[in-house]
Amino acid sequence: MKKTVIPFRWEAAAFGFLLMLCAACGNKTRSEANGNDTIPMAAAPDFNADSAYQYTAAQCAFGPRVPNTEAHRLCGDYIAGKFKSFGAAVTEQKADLRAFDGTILKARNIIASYNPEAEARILVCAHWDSRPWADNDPDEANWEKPVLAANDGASGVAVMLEMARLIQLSPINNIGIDFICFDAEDYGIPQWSEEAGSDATSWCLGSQHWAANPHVYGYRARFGILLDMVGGQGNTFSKEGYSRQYASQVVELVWQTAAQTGYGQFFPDRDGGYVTDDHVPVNQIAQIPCIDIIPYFTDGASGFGPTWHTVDDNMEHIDRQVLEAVGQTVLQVIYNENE
Ligand code: AHN
Ligand code: ZN
Repeated sequence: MKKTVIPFRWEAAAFGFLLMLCAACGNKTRSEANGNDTIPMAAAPDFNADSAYQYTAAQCAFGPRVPNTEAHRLCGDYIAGKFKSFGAAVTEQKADLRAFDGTILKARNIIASYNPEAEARILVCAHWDSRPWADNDPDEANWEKPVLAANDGASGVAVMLEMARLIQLSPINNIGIDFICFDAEDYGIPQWSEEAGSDATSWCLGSQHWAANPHVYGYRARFGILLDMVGGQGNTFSKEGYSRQYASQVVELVWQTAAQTGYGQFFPDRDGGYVTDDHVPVNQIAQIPCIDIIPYFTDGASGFGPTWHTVDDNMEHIDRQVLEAVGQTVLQVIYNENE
């Protein structure tokens, strides 16, 4: 029987080795990822959607978390206590902030940090307050009633709490994570006011305050991700305008990670409109590139979905799969940064 000998070819082996090296270098530039490349995925823990759903319900159980109310105070204590129970270092930033109508809001930004001493950091944020007026409700009789804010408030904080629970179980060694719960986002001028739409700075008071006075002097982060209305039925997330303008690499990283993690249908490759939201002061004042993960509906009464600023923004319209799509995607992004 004749034996076939395959000669070992040094040139071919060297070429193959070079290819492997290039692939490895490619991993390091993944924040420049585009639709053609594949991001190598580090192991991330499994996001538990039932857990995030429970954290959403727990906040709603306090009632609407409108600034200067008892429900707001108690829910703030709940959120800070939960992050502490998950091993985070919690800092509270209290401020008296002046609303458009002159009301002084006793505001409270709640900041939960992992590896507070690490220089390389990622910021994840969401607002935790509820809007005092359901001014987009189809029924005018509801326009001065508060919003329960299951989606528009509780959902973002709930996703952050679930991520914090998992980070305590699977610590991240090489980077720091800061979860910031911004207060007084949703106290913007109501649609029924004479001044409706006249002043974008009436929104996002807590994030404006933090961006001008960060909890750590000279605070920096690689990038930020804002979660706003991340639990609503039927949500899909388009590439929001300011996010593209200020943090396009982060947009591409997150959308590509969603696709590779199996949540591409929630993150279509589509441009959304420009939204006045907490990421704007983070980009413009703190100068940290920050994207907004926020739903974009192309039909219906509101671009943010049918329950936006209505009395129907309650647990009945929260979808665990949406919480999971966002939570698992952002977790994957965070664990991938921990190189
Ligand atoms: C405006 O409608 C001006 N901004 C939407 C930001 C927002 C409100 N996010 C949640 N509630
Ligand atoms: Zn709102």
